[in-house]
Amino acid sequence: MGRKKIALIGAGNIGGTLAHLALIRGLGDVVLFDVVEGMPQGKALDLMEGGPIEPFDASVTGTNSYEDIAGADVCIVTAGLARKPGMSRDDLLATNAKIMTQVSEGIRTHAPDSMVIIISNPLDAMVTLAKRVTGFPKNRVVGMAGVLDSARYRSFLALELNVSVESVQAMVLGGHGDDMVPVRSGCTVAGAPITDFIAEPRLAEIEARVRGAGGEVVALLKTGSAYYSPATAAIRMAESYLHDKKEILPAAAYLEGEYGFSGFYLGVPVQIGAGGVEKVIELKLTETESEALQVSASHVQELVEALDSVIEG
Ligand code: TXD
Repeated sequence: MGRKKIALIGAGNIGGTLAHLALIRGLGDVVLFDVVEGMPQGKALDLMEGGPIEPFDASVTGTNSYEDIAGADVCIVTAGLARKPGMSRDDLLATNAKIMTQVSEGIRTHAPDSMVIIISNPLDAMVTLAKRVTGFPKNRVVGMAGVLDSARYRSFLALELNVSVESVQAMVLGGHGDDMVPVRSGCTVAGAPITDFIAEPRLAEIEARVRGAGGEVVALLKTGSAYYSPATAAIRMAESYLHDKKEILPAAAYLEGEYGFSGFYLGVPVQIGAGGVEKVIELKLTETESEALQVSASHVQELVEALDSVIEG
């Protein structure tokens, strides 16, 4: 029973953080892949040298060759450009589509049995492309956004109420864009509805901040986008897969009729275990939430149509 193998495709801000988290949480051996010569190798060496202190014995290596991801159990993909101030996630489409095609071919060839977690933006289009190019079944290709967006919702509510984040449960569904859907009807503090604690218009202000949270960090950083929280979110998903936790998490999953949608990826609650995305959980949404999910889904479908024209272009 050797250690699991986690391949990180993209060794930038999120990729490096993913590697560190995977090692200190004992998820398995880590391979950092990137196209930049030396950078993944340098980050791997730096991470390895922290092993005796933490401690961890798992191996961590860096590479510019896809051969080295062979046999990976999980591939987490952050390859691509990140946003700069003033850019939307959709602005990354053309460039990152080319990169995602290359990456997906590499995974298909060298890690054909892996579970693939896509992080690169625009997320909903990139995970769609990854499924198409790898040809993997829908249970083995999933997008990370909902865990991050839901954590942002929970963080802002916990801050507002000055309570532990562990006492706040919330989910954000839909596309990973400005029309994402905080599910207020399912949001609780110690099991009680959030509306018992925060009234309008403050609750709507907090939910607007959730939708704009990525852009808020980009505007402050000026040189890139969030990376600690996205990495933490993806590791939570990988852990549920590798440890067969069957945790129910919001994630971009391929829908075939659930929530009334078919043939594209959308952020919905899914059960993640050894079978990957084992099932989609259909929550009862309010009419307002269902309408908002429809709007978000329409944007995702437009994005996928734009992806198709970029690819055909
Ligand atoms: O919730 C979410 N899904 C989002 C995703 C949250 C935050 C950031 N989001 C997106 O993740 C962001 O918009 C980017 O598209 C990705 C990665 O963000 P990160 O901050 O890690 O970007 P970096 O630091 O620029 O790292 C990207 C790496 C960089 O080292 C490049 O050299 C590498 O990708 N890269 C490649 N790797 C492999 N193969 C190819 N072709 C390639 N091209 C670039």
